Amino acid sequence: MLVNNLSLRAAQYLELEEKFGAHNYHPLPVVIEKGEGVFLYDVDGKRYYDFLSGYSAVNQGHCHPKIIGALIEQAQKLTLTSRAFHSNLLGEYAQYITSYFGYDKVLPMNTGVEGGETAIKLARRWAYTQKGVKENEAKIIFAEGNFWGRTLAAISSSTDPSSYAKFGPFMPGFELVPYNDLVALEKSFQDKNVAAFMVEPIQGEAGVVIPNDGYLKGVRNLCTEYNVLFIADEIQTGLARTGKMLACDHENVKPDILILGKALSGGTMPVSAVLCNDNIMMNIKPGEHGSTYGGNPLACAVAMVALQVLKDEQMAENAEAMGILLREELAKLNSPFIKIIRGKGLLNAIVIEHENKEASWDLCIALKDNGLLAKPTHGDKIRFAPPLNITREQILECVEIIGKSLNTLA
Ligand code: IF1
Repeated sequence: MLVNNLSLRAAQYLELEEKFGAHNYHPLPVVIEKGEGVFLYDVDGKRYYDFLSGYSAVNQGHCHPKIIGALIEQAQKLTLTSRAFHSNLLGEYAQYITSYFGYDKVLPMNTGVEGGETAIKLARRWAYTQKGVKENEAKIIFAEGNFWGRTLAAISSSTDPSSYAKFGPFMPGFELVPYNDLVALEKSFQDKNVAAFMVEPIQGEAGVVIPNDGYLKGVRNLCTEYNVLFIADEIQTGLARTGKMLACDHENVKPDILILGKALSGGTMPVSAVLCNDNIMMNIKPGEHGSTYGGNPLACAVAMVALQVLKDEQMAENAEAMGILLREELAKLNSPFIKIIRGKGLLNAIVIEHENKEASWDLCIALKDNGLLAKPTHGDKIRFAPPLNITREQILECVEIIGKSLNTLA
């Protein structure tokens, strides 16, 4: 028996969530029970292609055997010491990840937004102790359309009312400039109190907004010229998602502070990291920042394997090739309902054009019924971001599913 096109079993799970869980999301009507590689399986055993990848937290594919193996092995040994004591894994992990990305130090945190908060605290502390900004006067510049999480600081920089409305008052010292606008950015740098510019190399939540070629180079040059820290939020764009290990690599620019999260654990647990050199990192002294789980041995063990798998399985190269194939094949559909196809690597989005403003949602329902899971962002955009180990044959099958589903909008 189907209720709202859901089996009774699935409907019962939704009922529990509805009754006992906060209503802070509006998920697609599907109840997932299992994940393996590029596939998700619902409680009735139906298989779906995952075209969201946990918002790019599952770049390596669901339940990657090597990552799960590391998780299980470490979980049976030691999961948490807190930072009150040393563990045998934190030093090894810190050496591994700093060498992997080319920075002096790492400050390990858990969620992405904690990484953002940490980066901002590091920038403010650097401004007061190294740049000579008067205490409590430091400014952080953000780009309009940014998204870096849900904390009060994160929403203080947001331009999306669904993120900030009715949660004020907001964090002082945050200013905004248009994204992809170097003239506006340079103007904002005339203020000597500016400590940093924090920016996503590609804006994910805004609907995969890609800046002009040269924008990141321009940001790098302006930050160097005006002694402003360039903070790259690569939580969604990093870790091979856009066809390079970091999205900044497309322009060969090196941020002063790099923030990673999401796929740093291959979708197993919250692991984030802030990387920078000693002149920035060493201004925070013992006891001045941290978290209960930051740098826990389980996270260290999982993150090292999650990073190694990206390289061993050449996931950046595959993301680059499969992204080009996906965009080419989507274009061949010549659908009257696709206004724009855009993306880099396997971070893509289509913009839907249809008189029915629910068309994006309706399309995602049709995609679900046809075995592919994706979700609209900001109304008319649908993100297409499968795990990075998807194959050519699977991309072609998914484009067939997308074409078939688009026909239901006619
Ligand atoms: C939700 C969005 C994506 C991020 C970037 C930091 C964070 C995120 C570039 C914070 C998190 C998540 C949050 C999640 C859905 C998802 C999302 F739709 F919210 F905006 F991906 F685009 N920087 N993004 O994308 O990381 O603290 O969540 O670990 O809140 O619904 P987090």
